[in-house]
Amino acid sequence: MKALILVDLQNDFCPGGALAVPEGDTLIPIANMLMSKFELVIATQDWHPANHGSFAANHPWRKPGQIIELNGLKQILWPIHCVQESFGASFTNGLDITKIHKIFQKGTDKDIDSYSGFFDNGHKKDTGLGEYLKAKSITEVYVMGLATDYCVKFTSIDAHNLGFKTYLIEDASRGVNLKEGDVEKAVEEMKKLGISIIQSHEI
Ligand code: VGL
Ligand code: ZN
Repeated sequence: MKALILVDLQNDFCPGGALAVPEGDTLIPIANMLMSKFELVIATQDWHPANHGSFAANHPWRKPGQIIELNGLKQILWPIHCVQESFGASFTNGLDITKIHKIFQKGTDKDIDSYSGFFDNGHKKDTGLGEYLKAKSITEVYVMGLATDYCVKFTSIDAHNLGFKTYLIEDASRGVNLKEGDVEKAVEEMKKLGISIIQSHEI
């Protein structure tokens, strides 16, 4: 059985949003098209409290893009984004949410960020997604969404490490590219680990 994981298709990651990923909105029709091809569709949602430690605004004098240590972990600071219940945290307009079977929210603990849909960045807490997929007899996981160099990458790597045959749908993902080449590097890293890189038309 195969599952599709839609990573963070939220307003704040689309043009006009607080942490806009270039062309993020162009993934919505692709997601809508792909969902009907899977037995199980999961969506992750970045879901931060307003006092989240990943927000530059919550640290005196800090700016987005700077790196700090947050409770012992290296943390890139971001603009305020995906605050729980806000418009920015909502799924992007036009996404057919009726086809999503279950939503996993992450980044809810102010003291630690969570790029992966499976675990926080310290691998301390589990969202339950891995067990959920195993209980549904899922063996193959297809990952798409935002952003390729952060949440898509870490979700894919955790899926792979949990033993799922993992596919990154490359053309159905877009990245932040904080540094030029970050997306390419992320795709290379995933490929090296044994994650299959595919395009949406191959599904
Ligand atoms: C993400 C940065 C901060 C993502 C989430 O969805 O890739 N990136 N929070
Ligand atoms: Zn976030």
